[in-house]
Amino acid sequence: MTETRAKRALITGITGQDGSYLAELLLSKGYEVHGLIRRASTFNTARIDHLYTDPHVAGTRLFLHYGDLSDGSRLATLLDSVKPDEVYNLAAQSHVRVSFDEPEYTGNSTGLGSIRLLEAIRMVGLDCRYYQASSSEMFGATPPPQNEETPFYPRSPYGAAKVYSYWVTRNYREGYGMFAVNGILFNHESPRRGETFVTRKITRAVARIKAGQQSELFMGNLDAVRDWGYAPEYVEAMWRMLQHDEPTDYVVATGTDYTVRDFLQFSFEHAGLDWEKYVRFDERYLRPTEVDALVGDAGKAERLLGWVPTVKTPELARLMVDADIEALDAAGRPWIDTVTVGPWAPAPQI
Ligand code: NAP
Ligand code: F7E
Repeated sequence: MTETRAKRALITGITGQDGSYLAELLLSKGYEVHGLIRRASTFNTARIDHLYTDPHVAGTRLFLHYGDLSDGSRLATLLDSVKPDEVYNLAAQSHVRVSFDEPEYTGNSTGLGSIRLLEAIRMVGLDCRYYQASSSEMFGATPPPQNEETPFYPRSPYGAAKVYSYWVTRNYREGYGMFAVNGILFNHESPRRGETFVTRKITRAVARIKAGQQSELFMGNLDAVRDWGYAPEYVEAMWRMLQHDEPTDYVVATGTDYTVRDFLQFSFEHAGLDWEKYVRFDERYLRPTEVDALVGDAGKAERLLGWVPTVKTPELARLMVDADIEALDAAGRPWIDTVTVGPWAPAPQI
């Protein structure tokens, strides 16, 4: 009898929100999971520490490797040694506001990083499936609803870098016959969301205000409309895209539209607070060019992948508030494991 080996995946951005949920999903499906992590002077693995086991222990299926999307030769040596069946490129400088402060770096990691990875796959001669983390930010100023046919009009260095990555992914599919797909994901959030994105900034503030540790919350544009979904459901869509017979591109979204103001209301209300008493305006949170409204039509993902989101924005706000209240409480009780929500830190400034 021939023994079949477990499928092997490489995830760039494994230490991020999506990377951590995707690693959990793939491990639960029996995959051997390899993650690219950046060397930092402090630990940056809080979101995946609960998955990690000592590689000396028999049966370990999660392996971490140092590397960076700015280092093409490292990507090639890593791909050559791991030989993954599936590559999920989730790594990026992913903050839109920060991309105006660091446009060149954002272009290098979020844009050029993708071609380095695709070219490394080609140079190594690897037969693998490739997922590119594309973004609704590519639609930018084009009005909703947005689907796979909607023209791109990016409004930030981040959005422009993602458009570049989208097109090189299609180019490698069409030019070299690679199984390369773009998942065009709309905003998706969770208790593991980075602390400076608007949803998490709000839900952390609610927890702190409720605990008497904060009295004001400074915000930018409250009129922006977003289609916020739940991250664990979105990584399931990523995986399904790579299991489909044909490589193609998909929008992943809930199809609902809420403003930042709505998210404030859902979150504060859930904790029994009136948001208008605490929220102040600070222009530092405005962007030189704003994306006014993103609302996705994920009909293609439903038809071809059977993917349907179940968690909508009001429920998402509530579960994130609950998690932040619990995390704040746990931070005062060091014997509680806070790994799923990350370490506690002062309010974000971006
Ligand atoms: P995230 O939490 O910001 O995670 C980004 C990941 O990329 C982290 O693991 C980070 O490592 C890593 N990274 C950044 N620069 C890198 C570099 N130069 N080399 C190697 N790794 C690098 O992002 P996310 O929310 O999980 O999103 C995952 C991907 O989907 C990103 O590409 C993002 O742009 C895209 N996306 C996200 C959304 C959303 O709503 N979340 C929507 C559409 C698309 P460190 O931990 O060391 O910083
Ligand atoms: O902003 C407004 C802000 O930073 C959402 C990334 O994952 O999704 C994300 O990009 C909205 C914007 O996410 C504050 O102006 C108001 O209109 O949470 P955000 P984003 O820019 O939509 C896309 C799909 C990605 O691909 C990205 O990687 O909220 N807003 N006041 C604020 N935003 C922040 N961060 N902070 C504020 O104080």
